[in-house]
Amino acid sequence: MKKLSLILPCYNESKNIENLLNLLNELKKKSDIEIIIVENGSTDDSLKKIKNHIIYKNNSIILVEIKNNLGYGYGIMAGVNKAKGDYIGWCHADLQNNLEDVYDSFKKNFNELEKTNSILKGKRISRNLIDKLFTLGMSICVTMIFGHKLRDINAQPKIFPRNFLTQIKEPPNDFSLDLYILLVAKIKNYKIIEHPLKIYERVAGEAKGGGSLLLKIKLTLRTLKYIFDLKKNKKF
Ligand SMILES: Nc1nc2c(ncn2[C@@H]2O[C@H](COP(=O)(O)OP(=O)(O)O)[C@@H](O)[C@H]2O)c(=O)[nH]1
Ligand SMILES: [Mg+2]
Repeated sequence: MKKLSLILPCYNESKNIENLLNLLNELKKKSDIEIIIVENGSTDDSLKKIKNHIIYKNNSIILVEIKNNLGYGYGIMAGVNKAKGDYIGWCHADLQNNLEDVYDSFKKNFNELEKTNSILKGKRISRNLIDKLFTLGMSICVTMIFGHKLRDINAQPKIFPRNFLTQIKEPPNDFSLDLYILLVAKIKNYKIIEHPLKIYERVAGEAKGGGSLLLKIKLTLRTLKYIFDLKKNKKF
């Protein structure tokens, strides 16, 4: 099997770091995975915790340090640029996905990824109705505006073959990165493979993306602005 570089972007995840590193230590035992943690300019003590962590010290988990936060997408792309794997992907570091499941999704779809030009994304199962409605609303907007059918845009992970990197020209620095990747895939005729993955409640730390209703509305408005800018500038 070819090697997967898995990027975990962390921003103010101090309360999750210990658990995350323990889980990554298990995942790291698989020979065909490279793990890259992006410490994305957190203002809490995440970086200190990562550096002090015995597991980090004893194992070759790659740490990418961003001094000042410039956004989710910026941090992930810094990790992507360090990745050496045949396949490159990312997944949120908030432990809302089971990382073993994420790795399994790659293994299970590996043959399909090898056979066709395709990228792999998660499809969140067991979510509450409000979250599902926001996701559905966004999918409908994107599908109507760009004419490409996209579902559950922000579901983790996103995994693609190294050759897809040449298609990533102007990635956004913010949360729109997940949408951007899917749009590029559609335009360039990559098949989007969806793998159902159970999503868990956050056990520690605070959601910054679309955690509360207010954050969901703000994220939706920001994403819509991004979509209209893309459309206006004829990017897609
Ligand atoms: N808000 C934010 N999150 C980031 C950034 N970089 C990485 N992340 C991570 O992206 C994930 C965002 O998920 P979360 O805050 O739970 O929002 P939600 O799952 O969309 O409700 C977390 O794992 C963060 O640690 C960043 O610059 N801003
Ligand atoms: Mg989350």
